[in-house]
Amino acid sequence: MKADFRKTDFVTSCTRVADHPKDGLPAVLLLGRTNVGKSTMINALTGKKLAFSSKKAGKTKLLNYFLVDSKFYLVDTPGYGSTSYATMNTIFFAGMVEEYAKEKSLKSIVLLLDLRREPGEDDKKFIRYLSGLGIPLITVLTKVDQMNQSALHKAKTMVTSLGVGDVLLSDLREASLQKIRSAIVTSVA
Ligand SMILES: Nc1nc2c(ncn2[C@@H]2O[C@H](COP(=O)(O)OP(=O)(O)OP(=O)(O)O)[C@@H](O)[C@H]2O)c(=O)[nH]1
Ligand SMILES: [Mg+2]
Repeated sequence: MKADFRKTDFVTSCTRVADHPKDGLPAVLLLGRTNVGKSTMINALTGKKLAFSSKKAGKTKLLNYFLVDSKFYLVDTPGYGSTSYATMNTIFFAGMVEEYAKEKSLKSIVLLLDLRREPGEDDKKFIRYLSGLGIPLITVLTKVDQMNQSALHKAKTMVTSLGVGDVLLSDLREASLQKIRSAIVTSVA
C-alpha cells in the first residue's frame, strides 16, 4: 500500500475507545509517556500542524483521529505519567490501552520512548505489558537530535535490555521520518 501522509486530516476526538470511528478503517496508535513527542511526531509525519504539542506535559487529553490519505487512522493519545491529573490520567490510560487492544481495527502501536533518561519502573512495566499484547510494535526513540554519540549508545543498550526489538530513531528530519512512515504503512497493509 502507498499512502501520502501530506493528505492527512483531523477527523474526530473522543474520550472513550467505544466512540471511535466505525468505518472499519485500520488504526495505528501512538503511545508513550507524556511529553515524549507523540503529537509532534504526527505533525512531522504529515508535514502539517494538526496535533497540538506543548513544552508542558499533559497537552493531549483525548483520543484524536487523523485520517491519512483516506486509508488509515493515526491516533494521538494522552500520555501516561502526567504530573497534573496524575491519577485520573493513569487510570484512563490503562483502561484505554486494554480496551483498544481488543479492537480488530488496531494494526500496530507506535511506542515512543525518550531515552535521554533511564526509564523508570512504570515505563518498564508498561513496555512489558505492550510487548505481551501480540500487537505489532514500532518502537521509536524520540529527541535523538538532543543526544550525543555516547547518550545514543547508552539509549540503544537500554532498548536492547527492554526487549522491544528493532528500534527506529527520530530526530524529526526527513530521513528518519521516512523510515517511520514506511513501518506504519507496512503495518496497515
Ligand atoms: N528536540 C526535540 N524536541 C522534540 C522532539 N519531539 C518532541 N519535542 C518537543 O517535546 C515537547 C513535547 O512534545 P509533544 O508532542 O507535545 O509531546 P506529547 O507526547 O504529545 O505529550 P502529551 O500530549 O502531554 O502526552 C515539545 O516541546 C516538542 O517540541 C524531538 O524529536 N526533538
Ligand atoms: Mg500530545
